[in-house]
Amino acid sequence: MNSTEIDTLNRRFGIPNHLHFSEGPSAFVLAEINNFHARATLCLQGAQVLTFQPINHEPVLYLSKAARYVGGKSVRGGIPVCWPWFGPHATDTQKPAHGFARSSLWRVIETGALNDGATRVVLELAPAPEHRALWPHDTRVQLHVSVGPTLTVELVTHNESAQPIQISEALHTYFQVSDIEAVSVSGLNGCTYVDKVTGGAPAAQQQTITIHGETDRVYLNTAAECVIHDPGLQRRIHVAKTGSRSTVVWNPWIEKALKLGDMGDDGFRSMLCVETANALDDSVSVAAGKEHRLTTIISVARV
Ligand code: TA6
Repeated sequence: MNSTEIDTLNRRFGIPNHLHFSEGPSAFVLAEINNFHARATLCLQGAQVLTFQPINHEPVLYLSKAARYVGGKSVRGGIPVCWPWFGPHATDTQKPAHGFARSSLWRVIETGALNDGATRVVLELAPAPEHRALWPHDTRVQLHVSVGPTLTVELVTHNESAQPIQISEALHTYFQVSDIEAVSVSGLNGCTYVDKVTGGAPAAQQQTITIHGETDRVYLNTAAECVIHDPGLQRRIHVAKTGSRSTVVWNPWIEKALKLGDMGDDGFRSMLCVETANALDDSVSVAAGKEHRLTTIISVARV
């Protein structure tokens, strides 16, 4: 997008003292939010929230220092949108992992300054010819973002076709932590999870989660709010959700992080993904003409 197009975006959707569009790395178009409560950055590529920092707090989301800004690729960190499938495609490994929403250019359809001082941005990915080979359904998807003391991100799937569609999805949130071995996650005790590292049979989470190696678990059939306890940053991060029956907990650890190539040497130590999802058995059927909403609500508290 050139400077004239960005000027047009600011004329149509910019909001003084709330929201400004600018050109980021590799000519990515960024929506920069700075209001009374918090600062945040989104990029139109992939409708990806990159940063969120409430006033008087440290950054809540992890954004890799070695992140690459490449057209058609998601950026390592923030909240990549995994849609209309999560993980590898169920039948065709040639199709992109985590779907095509995170690698597509979305458009701004609405912005607003809310009465409580929060800032709202709505992005949309409409059905397009270039996606038909990957996804032959008339499906419109929107991302509704509200930035205030709390970050609310809602992924809305509109099934505009005459048949039901089956989707899996995730708001693949990377959280900033003081040190991965110093944090724990509560809220999933007793939940059944599929361990993608061991590939073993589903297991039950016995207690609070701690991370001491590569961890890649899909917790199923849970609507629970999770809390990341981070004594190093003297804070708790609350991850509440609606419209989601799965929570994914992921840290690549050393070898996998080095293979990814965009997390630097020790980036894995500063991040933990707690993802609001509908994956595996929790995939969602959206009836013809109906919509489905997946929402993550992120807040931070000092301890
Ligand atoms: O959500 C965890 C996961 O599915 C991991 O298996 C790993 O693949 C991660 O997502 C990141 O995937 P990406 O394609 O963004 O490198």
